[in-house]
Amino acid sequence: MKKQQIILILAFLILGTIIFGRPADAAASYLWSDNFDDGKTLSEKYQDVSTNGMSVSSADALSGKYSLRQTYSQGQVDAGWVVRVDNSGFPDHVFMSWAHKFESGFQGFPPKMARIRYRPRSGPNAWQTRFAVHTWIETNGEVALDVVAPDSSQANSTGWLAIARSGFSFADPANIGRWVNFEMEVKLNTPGKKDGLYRLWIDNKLVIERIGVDLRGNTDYKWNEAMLDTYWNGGSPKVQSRYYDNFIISTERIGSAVSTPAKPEAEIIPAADKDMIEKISSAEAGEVFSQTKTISLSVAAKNIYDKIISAGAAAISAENQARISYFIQNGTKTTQVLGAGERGGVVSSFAAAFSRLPQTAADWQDVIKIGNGRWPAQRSAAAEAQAKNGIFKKIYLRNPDMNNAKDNAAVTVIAYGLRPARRNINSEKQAIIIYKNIYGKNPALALDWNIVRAIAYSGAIR
Ligand SMILES: [Ca+2]
Repeated sequence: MKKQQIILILAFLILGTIIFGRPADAAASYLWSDNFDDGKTLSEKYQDVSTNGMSVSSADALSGKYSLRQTYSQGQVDAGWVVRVDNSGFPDHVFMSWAHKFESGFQGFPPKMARIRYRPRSGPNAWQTRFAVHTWIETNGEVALDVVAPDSSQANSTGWLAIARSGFSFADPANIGRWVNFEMEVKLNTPGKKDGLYRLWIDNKLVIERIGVDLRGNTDYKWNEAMLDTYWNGGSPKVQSRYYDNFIISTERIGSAVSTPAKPEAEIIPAADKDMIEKISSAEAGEVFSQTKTISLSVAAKNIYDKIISAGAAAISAENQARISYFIQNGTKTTQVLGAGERGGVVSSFAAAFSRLPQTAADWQDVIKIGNGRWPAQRSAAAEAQAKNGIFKKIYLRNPDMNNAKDNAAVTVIAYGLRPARRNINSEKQAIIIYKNIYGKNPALALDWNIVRAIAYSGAIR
């Protein structure tokens, strides 16, 4: 494939996802979606509202400019809520997600957060809860699903099922002052059978799963309330706020493009002496550059090599082919830890940034720097502009602040593919999910993987 073709395809992929990218609230499976940015009042959208400290606010937002804010006064117990009510009944199997943030410095743990419930809202049994799955916060800060189901054959004498704890805690300071994504799944049982279930994901990670559940006993009640609520048994210790955004109810798994790693591993650029980096990378570049004779590659290395050559190059010289082969198969002292696949990836990242495979000793020095999480000496205005103006904004829904170290790291990683000092496979897995949510496809090209790394390691947030 010709260089120009690749650039065109890349440009199309990036442009295409910006123009045709599916907005988060347009999925066909959504029964309800509210980002609080439509200018409508809460009473226009929710059948049951209490604004006891609750309002649509521009003080913070995950999407757009607005979110739902609960500001507690000191000692406040009774607080705001919004409920989507459907008295004809929601489907028996639903997913409900919301993003939530306790502001920085938030103190204490208000027990209530969200619930899915059935209560008749009129008639002789009005307001009696027949079943409810609550996402609540325990007194120690841990998030739990607490389920009341008086018709269930599995309920205790007061009508509750055994509490299900998540292991995720707001006692961890890393979870305060940031948006956290929650998604509940509830499937009602067939009347008379124990075949219901409930699950909870936090930041796209499954943290609670109960299957074989009886929620409605022999009844065929459907659930009718989807609620965000902020009641605080015990009362708030001070004036403070919490926020909700991106409230979605769906018949399919929603997933999330909103989570950020709890503890970003921002070691994209490991601390090391600058002169030492120059000296080592120069020596290693010299070593690679001196390899001009064709070597026979292992099967695995040959596959990696073939991919790079077929993706990358207008014809390159036999010497340059030999250097690439050598680097993939043998590496250098500082790039051995990467493995052959990642070394191939580093060559691809270089090619994506500079629209050519490495040719000179200076190119190889930059390849080695990228592999070590360092800025390359050469710069690509096109790659940086694309990272700053297009890609960063698509991921983080704002412009990067290049004076902010995390934003700067994100842009640099997107533009050049800098490798982290230490890989964190869990962060990368999460980042791949986020990537798929944003782009609607699996990462494939070098640039895609640069984006995944930026999400996983830069620490930049929306
Ligand atoms: Ca919003």
